[in-house]
Amino acid sequence: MDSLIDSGRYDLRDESLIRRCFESFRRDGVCVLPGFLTKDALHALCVESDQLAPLAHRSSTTASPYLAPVDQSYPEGHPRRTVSASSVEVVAYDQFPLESPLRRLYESDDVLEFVRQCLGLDALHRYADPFGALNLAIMRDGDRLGWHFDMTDFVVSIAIQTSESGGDFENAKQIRSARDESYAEVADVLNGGRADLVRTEPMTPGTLMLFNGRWSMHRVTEIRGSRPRYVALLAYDTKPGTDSSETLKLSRYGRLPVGANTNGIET
Ligand SMILES: O=C(O)CCC(=O)C(=O)O
Repeated sequence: MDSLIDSGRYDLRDESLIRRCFESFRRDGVCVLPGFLTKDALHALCVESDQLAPLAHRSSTTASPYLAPVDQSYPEGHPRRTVSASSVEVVAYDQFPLESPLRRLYESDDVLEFVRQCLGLDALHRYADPFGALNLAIMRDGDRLGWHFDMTDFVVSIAIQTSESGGDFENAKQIRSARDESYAEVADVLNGGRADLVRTEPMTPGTLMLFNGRWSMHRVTEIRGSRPRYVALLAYDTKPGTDSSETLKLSRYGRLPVGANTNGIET
């Protein structure tokens, strides 16, 4: 791992680093570690991403910020009735060669243990999803991810390449909580207001970000230019054996694992 992670800057066993990450994640729902990768590792990941990109599956969706269909029981203009479009291409875990540097990073027990401690968890496991455990997300000219909340408590991402312009990760940090949906503020942000509630996370190439998207509404602004935006998404869960549904696999990857149950029953 030493050859991929800038260990001079980030010693994964350094307790004060782990404490700072934990505090940042607990306070802000986000922890950004710029320059996590060495320059050589970043170069290798860019080369690998260029090679894998043609294998990606493209999908386009239209959904509310709650990643659900619109709920007509709410009044017009309500966030539950607001939709936005998203489009992205994804390379799935099973498409990464065994010698892939990104796969090596994801499968590293040192990285797993570092993430676990930064999140303050008793246990952390890699996803059992043969597609979703590790993704390379590719966004090209005109692509965007609309404002949304995640269904999970955390995601780990690594910025590999930025687009020429656009492609900003905008974050309405902890705009809602378990007690309060804050619909008025969410509506204001969806309508382009309340700039004071929105910040751009500095996802410079080589950055590792731990992010809680359940309470923070976020989006990726429209990509402009011919250079694709590359981000790696590393999936973990507190429970072992977590997999995604067949519906999600079909929409995000356009296929199911070989031998999967294909009678439409989700497992
Ligand atoms: O591409 C990114 O930086 C963020 C991805 C994201 O928000 C998502 O997949 O839900």
